[in-house]
Amino acid sequence: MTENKTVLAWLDEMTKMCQPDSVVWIDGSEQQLEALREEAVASGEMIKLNQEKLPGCYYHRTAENDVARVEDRTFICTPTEIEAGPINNWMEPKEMYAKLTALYTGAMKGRTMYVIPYSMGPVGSPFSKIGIELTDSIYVVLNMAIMTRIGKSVIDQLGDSGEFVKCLHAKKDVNPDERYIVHFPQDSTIWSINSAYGGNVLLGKKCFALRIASYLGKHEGWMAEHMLILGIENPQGEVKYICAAFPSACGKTNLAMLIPPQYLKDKGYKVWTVGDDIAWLKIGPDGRLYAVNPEAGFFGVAPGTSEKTNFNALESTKKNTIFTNVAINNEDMTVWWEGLDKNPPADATEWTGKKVNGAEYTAAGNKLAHPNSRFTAPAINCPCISKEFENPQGVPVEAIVFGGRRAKTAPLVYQARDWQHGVFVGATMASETTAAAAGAVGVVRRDPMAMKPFVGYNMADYFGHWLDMGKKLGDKAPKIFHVNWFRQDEEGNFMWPGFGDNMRVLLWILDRCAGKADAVESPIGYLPAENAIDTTDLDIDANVLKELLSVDKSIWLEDVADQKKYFAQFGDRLPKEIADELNKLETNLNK
Ligand code: GTP
Ligand code: SPV
Ligand code: MN
Repeated sequence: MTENKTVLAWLDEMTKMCQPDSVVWIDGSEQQLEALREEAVASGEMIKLNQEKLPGCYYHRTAENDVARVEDRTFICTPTEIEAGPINNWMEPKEMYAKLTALYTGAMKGRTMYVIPYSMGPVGSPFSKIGIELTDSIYVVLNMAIMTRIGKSVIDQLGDSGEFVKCLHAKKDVNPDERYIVHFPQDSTIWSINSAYGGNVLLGKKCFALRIASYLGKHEGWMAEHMLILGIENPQGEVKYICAAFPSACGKTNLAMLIPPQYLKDKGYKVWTVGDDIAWLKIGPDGRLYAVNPEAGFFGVAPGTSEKTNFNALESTKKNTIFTNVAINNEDMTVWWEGLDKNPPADATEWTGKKVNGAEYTAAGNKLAHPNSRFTAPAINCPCISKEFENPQGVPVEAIVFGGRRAKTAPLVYQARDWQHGVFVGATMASETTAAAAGAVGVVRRDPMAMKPFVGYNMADYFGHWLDMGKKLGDKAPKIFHVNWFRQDEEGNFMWPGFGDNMRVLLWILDRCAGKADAVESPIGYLPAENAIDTTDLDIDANVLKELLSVDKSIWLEDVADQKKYFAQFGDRLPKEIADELNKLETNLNK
């Protein structure tokens, strides 16, 4: 399919190492993909779902030990350890290549190696970058076909350039003890082995579009962020764009596709989705910040997705979608997960493959779908996909929003005083862990800019890059905010209704950007003034709202102590501006 010498030499080297029986180029044609689907169904790798109710939809079940990203087995292999920084796993590149070469040698014997040329971002856009993934998994090919732009047009775009990210994935025997997700930023290379799940193997996603891209962005003057991108259209027809960074399974897909409360719909407000997980941000010709979604699909969390909570996501999954680790309703070969509705199927196959009575099984406290079960759906299926989705220039960003799951500390919303303070707000983000990564769930951990698992270089330098971008943007910089949809009362109930009602907070944010809404100063930044958040038709107690917008100084001082400890690990590499903001916060709280 190509005569590109760099591509062919690399392919030759990888083929000699992995020793597949055959090598197949993925040209992106529907005919080839359909043949692969049939092959995967024949081998049992995928199950065909009800083609009348769910046309083009398939089901896949992963190994029980392989259901989430594995952060402790993810490495950033820069030449020196300090380049990777204290929060990434690191190994010397030569040593890692040698270790992995031993694992990859002969790993594809008896298997086919698929060669997937793919573009992150619309093919040919000034934002876009090309990758080639070699994999021995049809599931990976079919997911990449949804999540990225693949095939001949991409290899034509690459021409004879050597500028592409070299991605190698071997499923091998899915042994968790020999599972490695490894990045060599200086070589634009990603090697993944012994997994067949999501972010570990769809190498265009977290590995390339965040870890490698954040490294490239630092050196080329742009940013790769774990952010959704949404447009809000007002009754006058003007659309303003917001980017928001929340940690994994903390509500990006939901916010990106939100349906406004009825009274706002009646007024003519609309929400348009540009992206639900990753944003590439660049300064445009007019000096403003522009965002592109490098992906072409949604790899979304299934549990909790329902007609009520996220109608648009659910709609997106009704055709040409791959479901991973949800439950099957055997009666009509459709899918089910916790939170879809209140009727678990009687004749169900739960996510590990056991046939159970769904009602009894769930009543006994078991889950039919894995908490990190997902759907892979084409973005074009989304009823509210933005018409700017394919715009090669991206969309101008009005506001950047940070957020996480905090049962106590963080109020519903506050605004940073300026860009530098905003970077500090992002840098001090913390959130309760979720099922999106292997390990304990519900433990508060610091997750700067929701990038803790995804930054491809030293986090302290990453803070520095954010500060530099602010200097370049000057007074054209987006305003920065922090939100928390997950504050809990004494009984552990969420105090804020969330989902569609989050629109009320977004409108305050946009009004602040336009210099309209009222705010009051607080030790942590600007809080909405009383009555500044529109609560029309919302059944919320005035005291609850007051509590949601309150700042408990003693809890915040505890957090400051934790922030200090966290920042200490970066030593004198931590930008002075961050240390200054920390001092300012502490002084404000002690006033
Ligand atoms: P990744 O794909 O892992 O990056 O996750 P994400 O950030 O896109 O999270 P997603 O939107 O899939 O939401 C994860 C979980 O949070 C789902 O179970 C949602 O139902 C729940 N959730 C999302 N928004 C809200 C909200 O406003 N309030 C509450 N209480 N839960 C929410
Ligand atoms: C996340 O964990 O943030 C995801 C899912 O979006 S994965 O692609 O597995 O990283
Ligand atoms: Mn994500």
